[in-house]
Amino acid sequence: MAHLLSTTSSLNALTSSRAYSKPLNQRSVIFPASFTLQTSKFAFKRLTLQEKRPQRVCTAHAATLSQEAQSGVKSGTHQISSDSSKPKKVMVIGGDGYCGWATALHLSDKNYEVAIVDNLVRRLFDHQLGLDSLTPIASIHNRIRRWKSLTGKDIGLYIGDICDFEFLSEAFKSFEPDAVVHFGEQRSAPYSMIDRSRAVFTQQNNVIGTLNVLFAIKEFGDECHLVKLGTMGEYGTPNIDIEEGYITITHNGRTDTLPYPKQASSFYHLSKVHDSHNIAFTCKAWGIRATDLNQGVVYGVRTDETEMHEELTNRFDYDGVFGTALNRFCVQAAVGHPLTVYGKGGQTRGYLDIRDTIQCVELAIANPAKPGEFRVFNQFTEQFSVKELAALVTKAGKKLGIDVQTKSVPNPRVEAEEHYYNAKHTKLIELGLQPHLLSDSLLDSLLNFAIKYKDRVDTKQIMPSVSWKKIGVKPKTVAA
Ligand code: NAD
Ligand code: USQ
Repeated sequence: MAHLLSTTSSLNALTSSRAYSKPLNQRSVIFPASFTLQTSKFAFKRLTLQEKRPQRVCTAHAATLSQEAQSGVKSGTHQISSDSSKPKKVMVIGGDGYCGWATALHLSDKNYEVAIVDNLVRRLFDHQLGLDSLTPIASIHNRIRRWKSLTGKDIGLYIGDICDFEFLSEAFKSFEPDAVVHFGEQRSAPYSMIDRSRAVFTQQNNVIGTLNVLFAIKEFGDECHLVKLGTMGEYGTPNIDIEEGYITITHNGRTDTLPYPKQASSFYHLSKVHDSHNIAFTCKAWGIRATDLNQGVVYGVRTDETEMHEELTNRFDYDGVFGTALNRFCVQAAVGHPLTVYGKGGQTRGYLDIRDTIQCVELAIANPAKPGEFRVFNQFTEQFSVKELAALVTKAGKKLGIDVQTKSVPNPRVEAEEHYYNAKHTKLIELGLQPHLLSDSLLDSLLNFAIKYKDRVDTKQIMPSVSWKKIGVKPKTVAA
């Protein structure tokens, strides 16, 4: 296991309240060509606020939409109709991240009017921990400029922290979203288990950010549909079937349908549980319409839109903190590192292709929850144990002439390594999801993708470096 070192610099960013805003400080305000200062209330306000919050960089674009967009929204695999003549405006919070970037491009391609809200903290985590995406990724500004030059479509950009309610309110009032897709959280379980400050940061960032989104919807757009990314890990691994959000229980002769029990196993996963409770409560209390997408582990990287240009390439994490199982295994195979199966390897989870993430989000937006409804969809397409994934990658490696080895690594987490797992996932299929299942050809292409970038791999970042049991108060960094 890699040695854990303390560094003051990496900590500065987490010990003060929203201290990561420091490295993100940017005093400039970027105005796109179409931005008119005199006529934009938001621009005026932003300038006056800039003194107080210099880290905020906002760009606002007026989207020009085609005839097709006015008449409805078409999807590649299914027809999604829009009930109004106006194209829907979708705010994608966390739109610079792995799932968010792919989703923002896809929705823009489908003629939704899209604005990204992101504080770029994910890029900062990499700097703090000495990590990097397998793929080189362009800045968010260059990504958006490239998309515009290729498609003629604008994506709005609000750079700021959703835990800053003033910033979030301005973004809401300026953009007036019909739907908000909320990906904007600290999403790594190991990151949340590095030390006390990361545990606190994760729960503050995620729970307060989501609470602010709920208040913003209540105040500035009570018709707005919240599509929130939850996680299958909220349920844990119970010894009974996992239902989609709710379970009907008969107890002492009385029957009720109740939220499915939650047994999360990291401070990150626990933040998602609390988010779900806050959302459910506000649906009841304020009539908010919300869909909680309990997503499984995502794999893959290419989507039709990110493939259009190298500047649109998505991030791909393979390190022991942010990398997820299958993506990590493909990179490990590509560089000749033994596959890191933790413990017995019977840990079973739901998985899905990133192309299905964007499809599911599109389906949720096109078929919104009713006012006051708290919908829960389990968003994954197949279940695998880590041992099974390792075997699939070994087989795919053999076809490409790579001798893939597997190594059982002492499990850095506290989790069941052999357990029952059967989670329902029919609601998105009923809405029209057409899954991309993990076929041999898909694994070949993922493996080839990893091989293409293998010279960028820092093999020191592969082994897990965060222990669930050794978490303490003392600040740590995983950088070697
Ligand atoms: P990511 O870290 O790549 O992206 C998250 C984005 O949100 C980043 O760009 C980050 O800068 C931004 N962000 C974080 N906190 C913010 C804040 N306070 N204000 C503004 N922006 C903020 O993560 P991802 O893999 O794209 O995951 C997106 C969502 O999907 C997360 O909520 C995660 O819990 C969920 N999810 C992800 C996976 C997966 O396998 N990647 C699986 C299930 C669920
Ligand atoms: N695992 C290994 N070897 C590895 C990496 C992981 O055996 O090299 C095991 C883990 O111990 C775990 C399983 O694989 O049992 C999944 O781990 P992961 O790192 O792929 O995924 P996880 O930590 O659960 O988190 C990821 C995302 C998170 C999302 C979650 C969905 O980072 O944002 O919420 O997947 S779920 O797992 O369904 O909760």
